[in-house]
Amino acid sequence: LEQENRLREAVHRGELRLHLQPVYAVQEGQVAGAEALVRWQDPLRGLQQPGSFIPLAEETGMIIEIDRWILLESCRMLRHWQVESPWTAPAWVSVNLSAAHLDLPDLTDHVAYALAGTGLSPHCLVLELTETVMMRDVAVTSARLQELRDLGVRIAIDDFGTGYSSLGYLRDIPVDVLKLDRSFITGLPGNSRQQELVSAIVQLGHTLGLRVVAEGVEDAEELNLLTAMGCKFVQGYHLGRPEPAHQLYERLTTPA
Ligand code: G
Ligand code: G
Ligand code: MN
Ligand code: NA
Repeated sequence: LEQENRLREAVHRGELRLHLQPVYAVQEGQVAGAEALVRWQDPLRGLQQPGSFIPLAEETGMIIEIDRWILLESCRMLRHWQVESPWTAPAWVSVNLSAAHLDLPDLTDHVAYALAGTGLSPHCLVLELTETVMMRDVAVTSARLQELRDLGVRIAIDDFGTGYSSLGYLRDIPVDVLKLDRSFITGLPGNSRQQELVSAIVQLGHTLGLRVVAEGVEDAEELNLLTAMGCKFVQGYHLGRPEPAHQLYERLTTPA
């Protein structure tokens, strides 16, 4: 309970931090987008990773406030970047949404508010949901996501290929981006069967008109294989780790 109260206050005291991890366009070798990842600058314990507080936040419903803060901050950051340095600004920022957030009846209003309040164009915002969350109730999810897409916002399936997925939902749920889970990338160079599988998923995504992003790319060999497979977007420690948003901004806007 003490931890719960401290987390509750953290939001109001401004202890949350926006970190960004770059997504690279393989062909251009340039940053195409960025994923927003929350951190908690806990005055007692230092910088906390999401694993140490997101589960509690989900149990207590505080995740709604956290997601909302990250959403607003992400829109504000990218808009600022576009205004200050349009040539280096990523084309999109993607924000993770929890299951509880998808269930909010006024989710679409929140997103519209964040866009209107910051001036960010809707097509520069991607909302990430895991397939497990999307599949709980396909009819409800589809309706909710279509509302968001009508705003012009894009929808990504996060951790694609994990959980107990059924490819059938790709037919019914309106999505724009497929984020291939990093478990498919780990061990890729030494496993030809896995390479066939990943190559087939990339083709499938492209055939359906989706943008495919490979997550968890940790070395050049993995990157080379994904490039050969025609995968166009990559994210992972090999390309760039999550870092404070202003730090990524400084790094990309300051000439080497
Ligand atoms: O940031 P890390 O690199 O440790 O993220 C760990 C997990 O926490 C990931 O599954 C990620 O989706 C989740 N996560 C990170 N930031 C947010 C956020 O702002 N909102 C939600 N709901 N989940 C997040
Ligand atoms: O679950 P989601 O994809 O939203 O969260 C991304 C998580 O993956 C974050 O915790 C982020 O720090 C982590 N991550 C990003 N790139 C890599 C990578 O190359 N390797 C590993 N092991 N984790 C990564
Ligand atoms: Mn994600
Ligand atoms: Na993921």
